[in-house]
Amino acid sequence: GHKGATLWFTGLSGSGKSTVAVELEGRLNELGVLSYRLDGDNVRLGINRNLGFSAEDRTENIRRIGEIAKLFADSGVIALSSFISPYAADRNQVRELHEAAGMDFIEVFVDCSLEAAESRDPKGLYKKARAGEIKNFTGIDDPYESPWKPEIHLHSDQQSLTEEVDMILGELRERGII
Ligand code: GGZ
Repeated sequence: GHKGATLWFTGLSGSGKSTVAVELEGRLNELGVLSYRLDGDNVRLGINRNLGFSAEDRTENIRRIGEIAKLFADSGVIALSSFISPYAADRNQVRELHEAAGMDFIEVFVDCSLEAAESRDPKGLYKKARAGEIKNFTGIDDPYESPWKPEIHLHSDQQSLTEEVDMILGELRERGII
């Protein structure tokens, strides 16, 4: 059997949060473990379509996603949440929300140098940010606060995807979640 939990991926744009979440989802599927991915495509375009990238809006974005992840976790599903979530205080609020309800919250720091993330630049957003066409871009002219004590610390510019996913699966097994 398995129990619900929230895996909270945090890191720069282009760090690989979604890539890891997609691969993990596939591995969990093979194990018969139900998971659900929350990301910009199904949250920022839907329930959070009224939010932008000011500090206030990012905080509200993360607050709502935290509540949604908690509902999935409470239903027995493993919520895989992939958002930059640049502010430590916002992430800690989501952690407290889960812990107060006795639910597992696992912060996964997808650590990647700005140089590596920027060289990937899959959507050309860093280029636009450097050109001043996008303001308040995380890592360029907006902050990213690294987690102090993430449960899992990945180095996506040095590790393979398989290694990263194996690390997470190991942690889930150790905690008796899967
Ligand atoms: C950072 C931005 C911005 C700004 C648009 N800053 O690579 P992407 O495209 O797919 O990931 C980024 C995504 C970040 O949204 P989040 O909801 O994860 O951010 S937060 O947790 O801070 O609320 C990027 C795109 O949206 N994007 N403008 N100014 N990323």
